[in-house]
Amino acid sequence: MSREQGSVLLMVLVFTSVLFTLALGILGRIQTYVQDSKSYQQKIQANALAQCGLVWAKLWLSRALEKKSLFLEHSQNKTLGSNTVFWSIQDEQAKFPLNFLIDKRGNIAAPYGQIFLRLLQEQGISLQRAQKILLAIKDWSDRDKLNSGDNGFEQSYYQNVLVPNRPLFFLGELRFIAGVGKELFQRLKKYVTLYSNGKINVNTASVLTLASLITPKERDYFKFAQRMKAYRENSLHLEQLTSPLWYNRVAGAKNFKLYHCITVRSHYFSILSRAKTGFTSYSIKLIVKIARNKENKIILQPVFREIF
Ligand SMILES: [Ca+2]
Repeated sequence: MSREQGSVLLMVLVFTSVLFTLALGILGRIQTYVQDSKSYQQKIQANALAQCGLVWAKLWLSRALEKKSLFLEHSQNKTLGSNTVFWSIQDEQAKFPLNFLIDKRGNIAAPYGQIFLRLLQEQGISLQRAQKILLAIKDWSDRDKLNSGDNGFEQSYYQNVLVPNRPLFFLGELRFIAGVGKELFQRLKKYVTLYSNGKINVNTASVLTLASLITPKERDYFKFAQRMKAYRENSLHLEQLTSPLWYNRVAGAKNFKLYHCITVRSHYFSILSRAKTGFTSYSIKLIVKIARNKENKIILQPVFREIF
């Protein structure tokens, strides 16, 4: 090979390797672009599916309400090719209404204070700590800045937390309140709500919530709560469940009463709609209040919405 031929070959080799590097770079960019657009497409699809799930759930709830059904907690799961949609309806009034603890004058309201202390004790919390938490919620929520108890739990108690002196706005506020903390909040959050008309639904409340509603707290009261759950799950008792006093028919009822703030008709529900497309998921949580419009038709008023 001549010297000239050698240098031409070298130039061709250099040129080819530059072209190859450029081509690899362009290919990489195209792949990233394709992945980005695919991921964007999946996000749009997941969003649309979650919105469909929400409409579907609201339709189901409206129809069940029009039929005056007592059983409004429901869930459905649908797979469409590689996509899935899941929605569920939960009764917010199955839970304890936290913002009814303090009345408009800033006092602990009866019987909510007693029920809440019981609810905390059912979680294994000592009466002393439960009373501290109750006073701390009072100082957190009432308008005044006057400490309750020996030292109280107004602003002077906290270092890095601002006491709002108004009813709870987010459930997550609870974990910052004196005596609660992250661990108890995680256990407590499924038993408490901010969305309620103050009544607790005995057809949907958990055994633990039912137990906190039973008075007096005497021997076998927890077993009575378990018997209540078994009673309402028996299809033979379906007709009885239209009155909150059905618990009087449960074995052992002569020894117990329930606090009067009970119902069998709820007005607040949370709807969760979750869609998955590929590796992307999109969830919408909506809390609705049941109301009636001018034509006296049932409407679902949104009171809280969260996307995650
Ligand atoms: Ca206060």
